[in-house]
Amino acid sequence: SSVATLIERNPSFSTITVDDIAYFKNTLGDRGVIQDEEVLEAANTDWMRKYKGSSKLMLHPRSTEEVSQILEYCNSRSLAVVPQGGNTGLVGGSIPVFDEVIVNVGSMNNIISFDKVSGILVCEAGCILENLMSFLETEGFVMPLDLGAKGSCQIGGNVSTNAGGLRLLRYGSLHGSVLGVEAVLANGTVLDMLGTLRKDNTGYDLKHLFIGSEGSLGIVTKVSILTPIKLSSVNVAFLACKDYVSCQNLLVEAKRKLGEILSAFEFLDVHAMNLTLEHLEGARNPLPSSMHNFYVLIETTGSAESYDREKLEAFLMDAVENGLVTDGVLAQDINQASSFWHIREGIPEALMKAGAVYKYDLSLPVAKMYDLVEDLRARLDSAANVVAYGHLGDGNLHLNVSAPSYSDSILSQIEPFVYEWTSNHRGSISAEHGLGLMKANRIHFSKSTETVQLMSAVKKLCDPKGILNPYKVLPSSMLA
Ligand code: FAD
Ligand code: 2HG
Ligand code: ZN
Repeated sequence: SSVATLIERNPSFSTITVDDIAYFKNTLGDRGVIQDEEVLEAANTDWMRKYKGSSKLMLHPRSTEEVSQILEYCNSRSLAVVPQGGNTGLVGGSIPVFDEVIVNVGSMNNIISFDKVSGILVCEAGCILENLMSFLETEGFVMPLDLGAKGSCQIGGNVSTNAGGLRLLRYGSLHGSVLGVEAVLANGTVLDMLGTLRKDNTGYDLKHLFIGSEGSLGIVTKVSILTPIKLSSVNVAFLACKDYVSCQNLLVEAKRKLGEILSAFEFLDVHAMNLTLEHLEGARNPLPSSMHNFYVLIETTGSAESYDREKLEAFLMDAVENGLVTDGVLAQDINQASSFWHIREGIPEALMKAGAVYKYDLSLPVAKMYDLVEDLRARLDSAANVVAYGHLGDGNLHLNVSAPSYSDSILSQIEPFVYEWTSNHRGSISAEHGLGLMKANRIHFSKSTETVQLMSAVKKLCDPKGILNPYKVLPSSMLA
């Protein structure tokens, strides 16, 4: 790939031999050793089909013990490893850059325990998010995170990316809801930090290192997570705003007037809407009578049906009266609600179908956020379609540039402009997707030199030979 041509393969890594294959087959059985070309083709390619590696081997361990044996062996042989979950990551972190061994814990997908009093779920890292949601549904609970990739992403991948998603506004980040982690270090050491306690101040809380470290410090094998009770009354409204200032004011009003029942506040601009209507299967405009500049999806979740509905209706009435909202519809049933969510969750897929896409995932002060979108649109003029959407309630902008094909001239218009702009406003160049391969060398736009140095020291401590997810997260100058 074009990215790999810019990076040199670390010559200290070995290449796989027949003896290595024999060791893995002996340890994992034939089933756990995948060399099939078609399967590897998919595992070497990321979700966007933008990054491509050339691994010849994928391993499917079935237990923590097997993960430990794999890593101990790879470390001793200096074989580089890329941990892979559902391969839905959006920064090129989940695919090999060269011939790294792919380790996927997808076969480790058991639920270990669920405490119905506390709502604490303990499970293996390969559980698919949607399967955990279905399991909890039958128990009367919900996962504290939800995202469009739920059908394929694994909880281990979610924890490793510290995925945010659509309900972070309500339930907070995984740094709050993940209570424990079991992880295997590069040399095979198993770290049992699988606590199930809300409170535990016995020294450094090292599990946090594994939340959001994108497979660079260890392989997450088990997770313990605090899950909220499922509440019976959910309402979804799809609204239109004439300008960005109205979206902002609407957010403030929603927090003030919906308070404890607000569970999502998402926005998309008209460019994101048009692109989605054009490219996403089954997408219908919830407000078809005319086009608007901005759309907002608001969800409430509470325990009292008539009270919640009244609250939301009063809020909407006020918003229309004072001009914040120019049009809107309140879902009348679950099908209509999911058709609203389909639009919002389907934007990444629509972008993929529309052609080449440059993705930026930024945290910015809400008041400044859309200025960047307009500045970039002016810079690119008609060369590409700039679409903006995201988790407005969390200050997280998904800025995407869609073009018929990748081109250096478009890229040079966007970068480093977007990163500099974000850095100048003390924003984050990765709000929720991580750095991966895409932004490893851009880390300094959001972190100080001293901080990156400490990160690098932690990396060396956990993975002295640098075999875990090489070329990712940290700048190449620090990985050599
Ligand atoms: P992968 O993509 O396989 O891997 C991601 C990273 O985690 C890689 O660096 C990999 O090495 C590492 N990793 C995976 N498993 C492990 C493990 N067991 N141990 C150690 N490291 C591991 N993200 C959000 O934050 N919010 C969203 O709303 C959101 N929506 C999305 C919607 C769509 C349609 C798609 C395609 C992606 C979306 N994402 C979103 C991106 C997001 O990061 C992931 O989808 C998800 O968290 C990754 O999980 P995964 O199992 O697919 O991991
Ligand atoms: C979302 O919120 C995901 O839909 C993907 O985080 C964002 O495609 C993107 O830029
Ligand atoms: Zn997102």
